[in-house]
Amino acid sequence: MRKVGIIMGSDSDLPILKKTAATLTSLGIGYEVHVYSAHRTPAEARDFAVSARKNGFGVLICAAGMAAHLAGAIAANTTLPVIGIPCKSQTLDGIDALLSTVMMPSGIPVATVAIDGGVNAALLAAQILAVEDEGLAAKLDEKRRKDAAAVLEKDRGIAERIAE
Ligand code: RP5
Repeated sequence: MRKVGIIMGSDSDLPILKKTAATLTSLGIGYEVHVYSAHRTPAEARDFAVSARKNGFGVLICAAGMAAHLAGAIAANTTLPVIGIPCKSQTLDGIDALLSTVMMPSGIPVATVAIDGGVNAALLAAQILAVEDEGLAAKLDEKRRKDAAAVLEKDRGIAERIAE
């Protein structure tokens, strides 16, 4: 199976990407992680993207905050699918990064998940890889069954809890 690239604009984004990495690991998906910034290390970010396909990656996940150009800059240099995670900032609560990541002009797509959506980025990457991998698709089905069972377990106890 191809691996997932996790790139963050700063190590201050790490808490969000820990969730991404844990979710990938729980599904048996390998990953490689880097700190590359579209602004501070543009050459390294470009070089990584240009060589990602031949280096065995299948999907790239890019997390950045503020004027978040990382996902778009990576996507400009590869035709691998790129998933953007807008990270919350102190000043604008992540709206800045959300708009910077999601509003890509026609021609260079970035699949954007929710602000700080580290888990969904991993799940979307898994679903992309699962298009050609029945075993991985079965693992995703099983996870959804478990998640649904956990919700229904809460449903059974909610009438008592609301009266506490
Ligand atoms: C972005 O700027 C990073 O992705 C991070 O979310 C934000 C702040 O970076 P630091 O100043 O914490 O390094 O490039």
